[in-house]
Amino acid sequence: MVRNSALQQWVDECSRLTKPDRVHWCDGSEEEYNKFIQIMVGDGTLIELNQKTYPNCYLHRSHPSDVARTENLTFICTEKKDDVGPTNNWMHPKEAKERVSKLFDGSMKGRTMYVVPYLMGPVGSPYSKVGVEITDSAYVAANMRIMTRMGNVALEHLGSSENFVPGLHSLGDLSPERRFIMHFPEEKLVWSIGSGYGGNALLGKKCFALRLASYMARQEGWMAEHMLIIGLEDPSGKVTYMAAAFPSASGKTNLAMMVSTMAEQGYKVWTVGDDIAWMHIDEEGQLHAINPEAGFFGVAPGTSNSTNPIAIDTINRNTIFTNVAMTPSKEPWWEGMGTEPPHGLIDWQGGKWESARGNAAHPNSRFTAPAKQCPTISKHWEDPKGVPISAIIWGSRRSTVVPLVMQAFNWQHGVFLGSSMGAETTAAATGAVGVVRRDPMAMLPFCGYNMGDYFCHWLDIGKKLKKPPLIFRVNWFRKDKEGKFYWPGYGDNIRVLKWILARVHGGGKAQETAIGYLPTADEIDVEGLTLKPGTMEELTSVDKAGWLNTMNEIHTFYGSFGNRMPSEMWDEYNQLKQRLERLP
Ligand code: SAT
Ligand code: MN
Repeated sequence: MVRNSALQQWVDECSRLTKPDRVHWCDGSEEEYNKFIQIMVGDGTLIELNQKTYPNCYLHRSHPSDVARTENLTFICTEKKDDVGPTNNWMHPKEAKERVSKLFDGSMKGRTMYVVPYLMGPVGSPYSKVGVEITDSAYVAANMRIMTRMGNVALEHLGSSENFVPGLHSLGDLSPERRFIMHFPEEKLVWSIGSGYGGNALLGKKCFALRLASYMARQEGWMAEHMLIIGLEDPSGKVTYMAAAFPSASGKTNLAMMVSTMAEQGYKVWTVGDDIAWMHIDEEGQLHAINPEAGFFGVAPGTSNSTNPIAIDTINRNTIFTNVAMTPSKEPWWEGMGTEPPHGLIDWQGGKWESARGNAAHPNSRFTAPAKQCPTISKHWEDPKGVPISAIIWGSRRSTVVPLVMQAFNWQHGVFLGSSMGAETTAAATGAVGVVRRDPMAMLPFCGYNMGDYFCHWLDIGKKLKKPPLIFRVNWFRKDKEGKFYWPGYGDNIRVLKWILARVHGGGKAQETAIGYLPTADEIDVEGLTLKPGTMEELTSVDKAGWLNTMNEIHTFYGSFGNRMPSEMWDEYNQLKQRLERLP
């Protein structure tokens, strides 16, 4: 293959800076992948799992201080500080480059530099984009082969164009003191050093497909969102597509692969994507979504035959596990897998597990598995045009206040609901877990520019759509006074999706309330469920005091954007406040 000269030049530059012993251009072939695996098994980076029960599966243990995204070490570097807004860390590009190039200087000495060209999006799609990651981690290269269309296919898409997103990654010394995840949206560049973990190191995922892509999408008139994509099949066989945004580790993979408890009635979920959606408006003014990824980087703990049997069937071969525990027969194990911890279990750090030492698998331990192995993968998941989106859903963990489901009055109100969404933090990022923070559109850690401008962009997109998707808010996570979940969740979430589907097609009973359209207490089909009396009333009512409390938090949050906050959002805020205050 003829080398792309702009690419070659950048690779040379990076190699002068980082001084690797060898440079390897990845072609993306299976032989190459197997070779990476062999090398990593040889040097201890990977542990071979039981090849009879888990063929071609491996375990990686990351450095104990490198197990999740580090939002405090993640920066957006633009000329003007105001352009990144109050929700991002900012550094001037010049300062960022000075500080970080010192760390990259010679960082690959004694190591191999892997050049990883990759395509985000289906082959042949006008919406797909090329990235190239340079990394000194074979683990990253192998994960990129699962998560993206990697190698020659990307170079072919690129041709002689200079239009690729470069990302330079080095493990450095893995010290959090010398860890930086730097984004330069104005020149479409990522620099990441000091971490080998997930969203910090697989630069195609959060760094490119969300932070840089959101910036590009605003310029180019499309959207890059932290959303799963599903097709919901009804009894007539008709499939309606929906995109849903949830924060990391809040059940996106489970929802995307849901085994419906209403399959007998003909309701079934097809998986298009589990984490990221790139959405474009077509010539007819219809919103279409592609999944830019080719694999799943899902949370292992809690994944079992009862919570997500489809994931269990997806990750039993050709999968890389990170920071899970291992049984004496070399099978992966995690909390919530549905089996008792066996005698002789090895914990995620490689020590003999004792229950007194806490979890055996890290709470943010993950699997990396090819999407095409998923039994429920949609036949349209690689459609170059994407799938037409009829509903957008916001969701997050909220143990109080937020009802099971509600529908926005219109697009603008839906944008308000997304922009003001609160969420309890999870183990996907370092820091405290379970703290409520504002996480607009589940994009708080992933929006590459000022979120005030981002809300404007959402409003603008709505104006360009001929028939905007209906917008909903869901919350599977409400808890009663004893701390137990009210709603069974998982496959029973189909009952909520069924109401959403009915609303999309002009049916479904709803009551107009202060906060939005809510299903009446008897409207969600709960046949066959054993719910505590009063559950549905609780889950479909308006908690006036709780919402008024939340309004104060939204006020502070909105205020932090100053004049970058669109007035429409304040209008929605004020109207909601008035409606709440009028309630008895
Ligand atoms: O580590 S990742 O950012 O890739 C996963 C997540 O936090 O959603
Ligand atoms: Mn995610």
